[in-house]
Amino acid sequence: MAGQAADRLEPDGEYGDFYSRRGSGQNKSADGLYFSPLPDYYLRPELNRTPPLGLNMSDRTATVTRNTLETQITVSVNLDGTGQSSFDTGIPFLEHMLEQIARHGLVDLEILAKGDLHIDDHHTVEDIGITLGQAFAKALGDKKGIQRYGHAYVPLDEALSRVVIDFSGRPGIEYRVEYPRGMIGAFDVDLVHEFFQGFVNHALATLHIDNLHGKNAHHIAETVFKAFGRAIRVAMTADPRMAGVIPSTKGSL
Ligand SMILES: [Mn+2]
Repeated sequence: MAGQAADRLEPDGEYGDFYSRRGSGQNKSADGLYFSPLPDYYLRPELNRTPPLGLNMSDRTATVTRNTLETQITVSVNLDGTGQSSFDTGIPFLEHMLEQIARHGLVDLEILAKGDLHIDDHHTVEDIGITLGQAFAKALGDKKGIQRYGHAYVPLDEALSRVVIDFSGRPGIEYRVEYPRGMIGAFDVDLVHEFFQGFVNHALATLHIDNLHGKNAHHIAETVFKAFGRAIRVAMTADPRMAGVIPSTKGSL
């Protein structure tokens, strides 16, 4: 598939050499097996930053600051990053989960949050979800040329979750996750839903999250965040056949 795309589009410049090796057998591993059939832009995030196919996706970054009486939050994102992250939120388990989004979404993510943690984590987690959603909406812009839909199944030992996202322009969440206990360390599992509700309300995305099975609450939560990262990575990625096109028959998202 990727070979066909290379033949048709004939990109030149920095990655021309990379593309020209396609079909020459040099993309075989030592044991003669082909590497993954995924398109290059899944495997080589740097291809997203340097638009090899004429896509204008070179600056999908945003910084959003949101201050209320309950929380003061600044989120910076680079949707075409390499998975680097830095957090200062006062909620270690949430940071462990946000790191999964960055790593598996190949999004660079920096989040500073001061919240009313003396009450509980609720406002801070929800408002980080809101601010992250705002930053994604800003960085995605008019969504020209993106895949729009993405989904992923991610296991972690006995746990398996599926996340499906549509950057539809319409907020919505279907969340079917049961936890065997109410707390993961000091973290209330109810807040996972609050985080994603805040995200979809402001990223204007439709999100379906299902835990298919799992026994360990930490594993269950982690599969949800990892699958979310993988799903957004696919949905935000450039589709070379959709270059310059808003992926909707309505003409806007
Ligand atoms: Mn973990």
